[in-house]
Amino acid sequence: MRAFCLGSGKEVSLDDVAKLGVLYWKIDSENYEPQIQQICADRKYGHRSIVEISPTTLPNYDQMITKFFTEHIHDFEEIRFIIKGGGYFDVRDKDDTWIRLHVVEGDLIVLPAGIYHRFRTDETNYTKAMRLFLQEMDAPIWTPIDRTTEDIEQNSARRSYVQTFLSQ
Ligand code: KMT
Ligand code: NI
Repeated sequence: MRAFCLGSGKEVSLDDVAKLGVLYWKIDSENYEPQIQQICADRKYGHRSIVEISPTTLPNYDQMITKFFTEHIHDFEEIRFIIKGGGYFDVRDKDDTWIRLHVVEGDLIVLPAGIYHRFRTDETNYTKAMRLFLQEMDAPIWTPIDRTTEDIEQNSARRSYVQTFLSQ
């Protein structure tokens, strides 16, 4: 994974990315199951599913990529393991600047609940990813809450994110 500031193009260190609460692991993409299972056990991840994002593999492609790229939060962590291809997760930093995280094959990323973010594919125009979900969730669903939602700053996941990572 490589990170840079979307406006200036300046490289951002993975230490600075970690300060936003983003977790990251590099995993052997040829043999990912042992490491994935260990992380699932440690972090209590349960359900999983595979998504293949490309014009020919994803139903409702246009609608879906628009949705992925609309700035939003979730009430839970967003956990994604890139199996093939690549993509960009953009996350907001303290100053509300976009930090672009270029994820590629073997990258496992966890975005904390309440962080503003969006996703798009990269120049390969192809992302095969595993979605992982917390065991505590009743079903493997993640509802995006758009940033434009009224009173979003009162959302409890947002408030605890701000409290934990943005207000020091
Ligand atoms: C999401 O929630 O944005 C997605 O699942 C799409 C990205 S998966 C690499
Ligand atoms: Ni999301």
